[in-house]
Amino acid sequence: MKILSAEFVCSAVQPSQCPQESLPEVAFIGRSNVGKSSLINALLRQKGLARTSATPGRTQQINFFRINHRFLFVDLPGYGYAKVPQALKQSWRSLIESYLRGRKQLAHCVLIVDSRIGPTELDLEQAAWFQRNLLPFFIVSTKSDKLSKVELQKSIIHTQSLCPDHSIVAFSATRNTGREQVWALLYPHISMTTLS
Ligand SMILES: Nc1nc2c(ncn2[C@@H]2O[C@H](COP(=O)(O)OP(=O)(O)OP(=O)(O)O)[C@@H](O)[C@H]2O)c(=O)[nH]1
Ligand SMILES: [Mg+2]
Repeated sequence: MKILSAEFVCSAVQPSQCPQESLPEVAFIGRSNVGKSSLINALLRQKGLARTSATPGRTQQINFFRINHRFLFVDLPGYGYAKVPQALKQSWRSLIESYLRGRKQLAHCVLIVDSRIGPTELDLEQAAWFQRNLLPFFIVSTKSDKLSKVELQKSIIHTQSLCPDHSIVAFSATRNTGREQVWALLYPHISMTTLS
């Protein structure tokens, strides 16, 4: 995918603040600190478009980015970070769910897991939620640079055994590996100009 333009559109803390655009959207979801924002930056070859941090809970709003004037990437707050107060966790969860449930423009989801850990219970709950709500998704197993080749292979087999019906891409934002595979999976969902 040739990136001709990538721009921040807006942040939303409630569904009514989501942009009024009809371009197809791809949403990135996963645990806090798993590497969602880094994946977005790596895909777009941008350093700081989506803000990243070593401290979990960095992305606290839904952030929208417009790419090539043809589709949007949507960076969602992470789930599962123990240190986030329960009330805040619940408000992020309800924001995420109302976005995922109600967004007509949502064309595809990317569930990001840590390749060192594999899908956690929360990740599997999220996958089941997607299935129940008929939302298509694939899995990106990130931070693959932290594993040896053999460990990574085992991790992917393990992830595939837990999610047998979904594609899995091993990815590293630091080494930029897996980028083309992610684009290849996304391409069919963003190649239309608008959704009816
Ligand atoms: N080694 C390595 N580190 C990574 C990779 N992806 C992300 N990181 C690091 O992991 C930390 C979290 O990355 P983010 O992209 O901010 O994670 P996030 O999922 O957006 O986090 P929240 O917004 O807090 O939910 C940062 O310190 C990144 O530099 C990767 O592929 N390899
Ligand atoms: Mg983030």
